[in-house]
Amino acid sequence: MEQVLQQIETFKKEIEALQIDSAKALEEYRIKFLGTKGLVKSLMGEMKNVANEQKKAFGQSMNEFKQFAEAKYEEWKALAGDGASDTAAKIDLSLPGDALPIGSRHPISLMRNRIVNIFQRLGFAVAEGPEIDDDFHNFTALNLPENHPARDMQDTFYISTDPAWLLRTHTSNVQIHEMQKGKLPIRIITPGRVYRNETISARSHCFFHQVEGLYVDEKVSFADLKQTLYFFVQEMFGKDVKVRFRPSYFPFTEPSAEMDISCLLCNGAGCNVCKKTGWLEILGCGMVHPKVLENCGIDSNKYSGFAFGMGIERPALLKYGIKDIRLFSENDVRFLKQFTGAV
Ligand code: 2U9
Repeated sequence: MEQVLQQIETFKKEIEALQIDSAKALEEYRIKFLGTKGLVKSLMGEMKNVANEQKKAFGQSMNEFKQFAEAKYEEWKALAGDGASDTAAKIDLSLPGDALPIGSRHPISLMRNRIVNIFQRLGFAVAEGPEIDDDFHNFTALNLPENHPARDMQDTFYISTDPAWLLRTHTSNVQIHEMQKGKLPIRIITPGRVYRNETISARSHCFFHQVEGLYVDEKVSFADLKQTLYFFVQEMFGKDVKVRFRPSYFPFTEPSAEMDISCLLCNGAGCNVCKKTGWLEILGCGMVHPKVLENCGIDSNKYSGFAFGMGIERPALLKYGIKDIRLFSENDVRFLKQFTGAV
């Protein structure tokens, strides 16, 4: 009995001196003292060797030691954090966290936002509309009645179950919806995706993106159109860029024009990108055809308007030096992540 009590005192001192600083050390302690084959259990086993009149005192000392060893275990467990589970004890809260990969804006979105932002500063509001629309809003209202040859200019995807519906070939359908609302004046830009049945190649795709603009009010003139687009070019490409308008034809505008800017790569000297002309074609425009106004219930004697349309892919290819339009829709992260932080 004396011997066992002495052993208990030695173990107590050993426990007092212990420095438990990891989940592993705590578990080792538990196994050594409190486990099924641990010291507490084996000391308890000594009871059978103790004389009957000493059993009570021995039992008391053993219980005291057991409680002491258990209390120490609980104390260290609490210090180690959430139940001293293995993972909790292994987490070093002072380590810097893993950085989450930051996504990036798509180059088409970046270019669209730049274009939209410039027109917003001139008082244009963004309007959006359906990508699936009816023949009237995509063609007829825009002065392209059935069998009109200009419809061939835009190979159209019709909805197979009901060919009265189609994938819009331009965002002009949004302008038609806005004009039908009858609230004037209208000053809107319509960014969006459009669809054309074209063979996919490095230069063209069966869907692409446009920004179109429309301004309808009393006394809107071609001079307003030129000044608006000139401001846009200066803000977009810089003050040194030159502009020229060439007469053109669109069924929905009269007169119609195409606008070129001096080549951004050779400054007008002539290079491969501008096909040695020194000019880059960037948009089409014109005065809204009176028939288009009338088709939407607007009095063309009182109101006039200008409209313009441009693709987003082409300027994005130019700005970011991209050689293949298909990269925009392949969603290859190696391509997309190159635009992290771009504006
Ligand atoms: C309404 C009336 C007129 C929008 C216009 C163009 C000229 C034009 C092309 C540019 C490149 C399409 O993406 S592209 O292939 N667009 O040249 N768009 S005028 O005229 C409108 C729009 C709406 C009610």
